[in-house]
Amino acid sequence: TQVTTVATAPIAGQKPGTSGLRKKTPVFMGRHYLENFVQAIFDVVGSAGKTFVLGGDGRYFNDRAAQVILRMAAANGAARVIVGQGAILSTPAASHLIRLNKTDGGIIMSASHNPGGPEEDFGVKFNMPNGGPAPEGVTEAMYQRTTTITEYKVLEAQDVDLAAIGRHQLGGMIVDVVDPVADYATLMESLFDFPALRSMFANGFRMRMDSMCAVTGPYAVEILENQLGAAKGTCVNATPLPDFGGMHPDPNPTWAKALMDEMFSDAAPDFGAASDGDGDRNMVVGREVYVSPSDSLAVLAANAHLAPGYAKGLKGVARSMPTSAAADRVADALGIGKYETPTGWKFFGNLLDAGMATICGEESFGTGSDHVREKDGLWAILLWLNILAVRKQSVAEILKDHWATYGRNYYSRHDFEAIEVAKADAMFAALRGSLATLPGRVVEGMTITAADDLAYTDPVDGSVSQKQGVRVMFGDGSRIVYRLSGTGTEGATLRVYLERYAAGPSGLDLDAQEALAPVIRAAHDLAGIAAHTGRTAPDVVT
Ligand code: VG1
Ligand code: CO
Repeated sequence: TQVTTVATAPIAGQKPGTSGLRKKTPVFMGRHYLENFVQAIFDVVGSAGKTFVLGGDGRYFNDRAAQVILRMAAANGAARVIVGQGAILSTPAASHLIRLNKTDGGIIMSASHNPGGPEEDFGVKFNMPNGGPAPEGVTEAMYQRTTTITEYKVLEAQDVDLAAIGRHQLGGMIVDVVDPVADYATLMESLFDFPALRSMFANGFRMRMDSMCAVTGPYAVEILENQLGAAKGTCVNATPLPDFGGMHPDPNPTWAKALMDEMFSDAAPDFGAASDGDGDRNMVVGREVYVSPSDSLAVLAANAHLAPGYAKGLKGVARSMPTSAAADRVADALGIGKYETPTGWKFFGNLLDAGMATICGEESFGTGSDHVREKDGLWAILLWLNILAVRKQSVAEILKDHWATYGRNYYSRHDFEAIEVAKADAMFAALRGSLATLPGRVVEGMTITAADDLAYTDPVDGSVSQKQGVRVMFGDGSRIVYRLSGTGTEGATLRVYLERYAAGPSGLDLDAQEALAPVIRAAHDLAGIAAHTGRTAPDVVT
């Protein structure tokens, strides 16, 4: 085994977005593309004598990329890499392994909820020793490094047998191949009342878990079917496939349509759930009732104490800015801290590390807690199950009860995909330019009270992140937020987040799109969406 230093040159565009570097798979497979970025990671975080975790969501190129990363880690002097068997690790399981083994961080190969395959998407991101996504300062340094890179190091060696659990040697580096599920399952058992869940399933509780042919399949089968006794076949699409079986592994009503159809049919089980490509997202559905992610966060925060891991109560609740304020109402009622961060899990890390927040969530089907430093799909599903087991009510009853107590934040997100970048930029430039003139204006009978582009100052380290989303606030508590996606690989995706509060007791069970109709019209009007982009209707509604 010999270390080769390969001459290379900067490749444009290696700038990590909301969650790591994501590109079309052929781009990632291009000459030096993966290598340049991985070398930039090692150059920034340091590699000599260090231990890292490595795994991915099993998408196309995951296996080969893992071998390249291992050879580069060895060549760069790393002491040890802990790899999930078959180079598989869900994102939350990777976060847990980083923390459990007190490693120096980890590399996760995933483009998460983006489709996978030879012509679809691939991605790489670095997580810090706390288990969480690298903060902006670090990803920016990696990007800067990619713009000046002249060489990378790689070991000349054969592939490591990643199918074989146990210790392997790669040059001077140890490669420990571990069961991707075992430690994660133990962590879940430490947080939730597994005996209570076992009796619930034994007493006939039925659920459907749709892993969308992505990474959570083996985790869900082991935990739900093998350990908790859910009926065989509860988990569907449970074998991770390189192209996710052609599915778009984004757990929302549009892409998890089969699950939605089943949950709204006569044969609906008591509870339905789905997760995304890398296992950090979740969608939960009751019988004939869809739970919006913002409501899910609020319900979980209000009921978390019913699970053993949270019996002492929560320190605080954090949500991303576009997420509805439903969780804030719970935090106020509990008398605990509430925090609003920019979009992306990396912003929760400091709050969790500092013990300021226990539960965090995003409107994009992400919820998690301080048990790891990523959002965690199965964790959210298990917490819901624990709550259902204790309260012995249906999802619909729990939601109704929640709204009766706190009022309801009607909420929806409208996505306009694959817009020409120049048009999207022009729309935002005009919108930003109009912000100062908006307060006082009346649209759809609602008075605008404030309008800005979120600038976030991290309460722990004081770092500032600018331009994190345009928000327009109304006197009646309604709100519109506009953002451009930072995870897409084609054109621009406009996300419009819509919210309206109903205090109750009447008017709590309207259809969300109907309740939001004036806010939706105002959103189109204020930003001139049709004029700028030619779009009059969204591609995906969640
Ligand atoms: C989206 C979501 C954001 C989430 C991110 C990563 O980002 O809006 O809330 O944290 O995806 O999720 P954007 O920039 O496209 O809006 V995952 O499950 O793809 O890692
Ligand atoms: Co994900």
